Amino acid sequence: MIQILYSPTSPYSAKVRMAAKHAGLEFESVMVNTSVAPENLISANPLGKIPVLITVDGQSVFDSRCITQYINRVTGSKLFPRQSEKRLDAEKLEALADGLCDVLITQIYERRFRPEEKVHIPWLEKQWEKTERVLAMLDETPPRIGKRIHGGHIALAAAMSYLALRFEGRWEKKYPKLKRWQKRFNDLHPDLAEFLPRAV
Ligand SMILES: N[C@@H](CCC(=O)N[C@@H](CS)C(=O)NCC(=O)O)C(=O)O
Repeated sequence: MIQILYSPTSPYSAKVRMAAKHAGLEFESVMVNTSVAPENLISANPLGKIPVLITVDGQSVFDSRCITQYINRVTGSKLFPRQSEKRLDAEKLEALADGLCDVLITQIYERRFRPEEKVHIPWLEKQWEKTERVLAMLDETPPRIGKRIHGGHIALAAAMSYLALRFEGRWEKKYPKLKRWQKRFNDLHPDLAEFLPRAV
């Protein structure tokens, strides 16, 4: 069976596991701890990053956007619209959501991996400005959401859950439409909730 190497807190892992579930692709989740660079991860991805999807014939697929495209192909376009403009909108939303995860994770790693006296506050402030710009843009016109969703919606739901998990209290009041969007996604798609980022 297809395997997905993941960690429960990782938003990109959440995205691809939700995407696979939504597209009806069966998979086995294999939890890994990136900080100890386990052999099964390193042999699949020399970058030592998750998620990685391992196909039934043992090929490894990364990074997460490569995985969502793979899922879309093997499921006959169950994840992205076929129509060109709609597809571009969905892919752009996924890129924006992933970019949001990138700037959020940079902030977490700055504090986690540097000694306290070496944490560079201007760098953190710059990343938070990026965060705010993305949130303001999305809050102004949140993507339409219904029962029918695509990879872009799923990516945004994963990013919003990671934001809620790691940056609680810093965004919810300022971006109420986005907060409502997150709730609506969760209400409409409870089958995907088990994959959302969570603390362990
Ligand atoms: N662009 C990559 C980002 C993946 C990524 O940064 N994953 C984090 C976990 S959320 C990771 O593996 N970090 C461990 C490391 O960088 O060593 C993707 O979309 O898959």
